[in-house]
Amino acid sequence: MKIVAGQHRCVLFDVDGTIAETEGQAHLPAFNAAMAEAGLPWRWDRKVYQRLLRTTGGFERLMRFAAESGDKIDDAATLLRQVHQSKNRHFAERMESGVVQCRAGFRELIMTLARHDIQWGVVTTTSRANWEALWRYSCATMGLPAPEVIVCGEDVAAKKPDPEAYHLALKRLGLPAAVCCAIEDSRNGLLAAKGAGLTVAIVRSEFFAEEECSEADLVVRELTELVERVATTQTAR
Ligand code: XBP
Ligand code: MG
Repeated sequence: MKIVAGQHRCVLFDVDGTIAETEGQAHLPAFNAAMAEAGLPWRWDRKVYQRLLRTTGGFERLMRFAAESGDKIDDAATLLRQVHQSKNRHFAERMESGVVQCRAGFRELIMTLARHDIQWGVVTTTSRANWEALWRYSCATMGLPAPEVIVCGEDVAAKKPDPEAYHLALKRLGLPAAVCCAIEDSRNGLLAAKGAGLTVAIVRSEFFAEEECSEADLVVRELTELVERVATTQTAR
């Protein structure tokens, strides 16, 4: 798989795990802080969180854990909406503190795409506020060009692995799947992008290092490996 100038018009990036290791560095501690603040006895370690990540969407993840726990909570949806909002506030605070950096090669990849006149976009199931915090404190500070399209969790009725977010991004771009490709780290993301007809590269991340991804067109350890795959002509796979 190559990303070819003149053939590819836009590269669509997943956010959590792909642009930065936000799950372990920010979402997980933020969930634990929010659950403690709400007086809930739940605390998630990395092993539990890895399993819970199979459910995309932070609110949906909380609802699933509540159902699994068997704990009786009056009006769980209302309480967990508040916990989710508080989690996102903690997330933003962590971003502002500067503890989360973009992954190795991200800046170089975006700059290389720009030099080849290839746009980039964001297709994520995270909340828009989380993307904006990551952009403001970790991406924009690197002097990157802004993404051409941004699709977040609030923009879709069905989150990944449903392809809706990718369909919407393509619609907003006015481009067919054939001239775009996606970079994802999870199986849910891979299935969503494939469902929209995209070529997909998987970049391995902390929580999805062993994830089954046989449908992927390319699997790399780091984004740096994708930089050398941006080319002016399609020579080899
Ligand atoms: C990201 C997610 C999100 C984040 C939390 O998936 O599943 O739920 O974990 O974000 P992807 P919110 O990397 O495929 O976009 O709490 O804002 O939902
Ligand atoms: Mg991801």
